[in-house]
Amino acid sequence: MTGNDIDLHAVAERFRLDGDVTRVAPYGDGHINATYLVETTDGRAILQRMNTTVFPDTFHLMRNIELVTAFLRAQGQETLDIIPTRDGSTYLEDATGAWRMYVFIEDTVSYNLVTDAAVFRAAGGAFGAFQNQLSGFDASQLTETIAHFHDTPKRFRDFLAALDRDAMGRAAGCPDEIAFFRGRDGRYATITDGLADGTIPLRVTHNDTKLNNILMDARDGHARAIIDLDTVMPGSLLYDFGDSIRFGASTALEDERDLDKVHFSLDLFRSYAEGFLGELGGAVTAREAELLPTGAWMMTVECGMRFLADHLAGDIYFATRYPEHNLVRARTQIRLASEMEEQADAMAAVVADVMGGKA
Ligand code: ADP
Ligand code: GN1
Ligand code: MG
Repeated sequence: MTGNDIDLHAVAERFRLDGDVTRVAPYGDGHINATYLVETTDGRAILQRMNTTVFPDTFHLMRNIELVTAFLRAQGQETLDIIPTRDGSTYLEDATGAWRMYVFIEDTVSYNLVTDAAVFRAAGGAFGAFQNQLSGFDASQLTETIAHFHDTPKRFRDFLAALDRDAMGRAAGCPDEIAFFRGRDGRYATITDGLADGTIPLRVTHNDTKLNNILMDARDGHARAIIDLDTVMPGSLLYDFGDSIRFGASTALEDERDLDKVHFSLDLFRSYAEGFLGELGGAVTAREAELLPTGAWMMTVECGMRFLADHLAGDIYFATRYPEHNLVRARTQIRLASEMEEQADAMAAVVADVMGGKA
């Protein structure tokens, strides 16, 4: 059933809302779930048709979110607030799909592009604080919602499999992009190896720390809530740091077509590091600190190969608006990763400088 066939009003009315539903309209820029803004005579809510291809185990996905949000709320942290169905469940599932509803977090903004270094510093602080707040969370309570989510060697193997199948006959159109990822095989296991041999600590991490997954206060810009908690799982702090840098320390949007506009910003890298490490301070191990630039590079190449694999497979994973969309996204990631390679020493110097004040 496609989104167009679904009576969204009827779906929304099955949740415990005050007031009558007056409007339901697509909302936000997420690539995974179908998100709608619900307006009622009494206020607003977020309705999501969850992506059950990406997250097949809805029960445990929602259980994770209940546990994590309860843990954050108990520490006074504003967080996602589930609106239950009229029969008291955290989600509903029927022929139209799996649905959940959240309280709309009012008076906030989220960004697809950093407009001001202070915004990115605040984002770093918020993800650092999130890491701190979850440091006491018992990871064994969490279900791994997507196995091997940031297993970059596995992502590379998946990319090679998509290339091998070349389901859409698109490989011939992107030889340079394919060569970029092939040419770096052998560098993809640094973080997974470190987690496996214990030189990098396993933590509870967000794993999808792009800037539009933080809501900032519309009045004073402070970070209010971290959202999109679907991928909170055991992972590395390097994933959370790295994915934020991948998305936010860029001078252009993730899907900018004009690569002349796309640059890695060392200044924004510093701003985020100041915010993130300012919150985490001595909780970051020496090995993690040393690998922060690698984390940024790794998340960028990993996301790039995921976009390219999806382009080759026919755009079956990420939401796209036009046929080349995933290829355009892969190209921005390649540009950013290339510039990070050129600036690796400068990135390390920034980390050392910022850590100098925190250790
Ligand atoms: P996806 O997994 O597809 O990225 P998200 O959960 O990130 O979906 O939601 C998509 C967008 O919807 C977010 O980037 C944000 O702009 C908006 N959004 C989601 N939840 C809320 C909420 N509780 N209050 C306000 N806006 C929200
Ligand atoms: C997806 O759900 P969203 O849009 O916040 C993806 C991330 C990618 C990101 C790229 C569950 O994030 O891993 O880094 O797109 N989420 C999932 O923009 O795959
Ligand atoms: Mg999101």
